[in-house]
Amino acid sequence: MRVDIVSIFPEYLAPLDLSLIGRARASGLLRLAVHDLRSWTHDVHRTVDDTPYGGGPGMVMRPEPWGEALDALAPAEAPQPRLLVPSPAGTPFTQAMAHELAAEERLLFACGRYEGIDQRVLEHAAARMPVTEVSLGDYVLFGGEVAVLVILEAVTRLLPGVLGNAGSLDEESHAHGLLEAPVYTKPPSWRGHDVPEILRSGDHGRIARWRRDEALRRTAARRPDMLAALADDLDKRDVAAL
Ligand code: 6GU
Repeated sequence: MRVDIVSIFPEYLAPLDLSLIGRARASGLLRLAVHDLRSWTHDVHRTVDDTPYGGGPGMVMRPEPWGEALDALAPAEAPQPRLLVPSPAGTPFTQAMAHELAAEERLLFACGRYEGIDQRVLEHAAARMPVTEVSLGDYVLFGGEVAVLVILEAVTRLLPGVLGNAGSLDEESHAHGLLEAPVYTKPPSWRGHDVPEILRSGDHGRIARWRRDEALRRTAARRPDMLAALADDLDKRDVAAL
């Protein structure tokens, strides 16, 4: 997968050199480039923002540098990337969207700051590439950079060959619409707290049922919205039985 990121704070993306994302890059599974939006400005102050039409607080990112950046990174005649624009006004980012993005050849992230990017940039780009405004949740960040770190971490770990143990992908929280059961390791007793006996019983059938029940219990307590959305009402009957 190839990923381009445009930002006025390229240093904010430095963590992409680290850990498993860094390793995916080193191995060639992920080709990633970070670009400074200001390299597409032409005035001495390298201006990227201006006051909003219609009034109101804050500043809006001007369309011209963004237009040049997108022309340079996604020339009209070449295969087009999917453009992702982090915004608190976007579609919620989910594990399902992470899977969708992991299947793309190319992603292009446009990191807005201030009150956002002039909407015409997105309208213009949408004529030649798919454009998605995406939100991490119901709160407001300074800009899109941290959202890109989150999204890329969720996407990179789904790329074939990135995770050592692909089995961990389908047992995790959200894989089946439930939160994951709690986990334990050695020692069996620690500061007066014991590992649940069932997990040490060696009875794989009982262990699987216990994990399922704990997952349902947790989901009911913490994410009633997820439980309500479960496709099969079998799970809901299981919760009622807990
Ligand atoms: Cl993706 N961007 C910004 N700026 N704020 C957010 C967000 C994204 N998601 C939640 N808040």
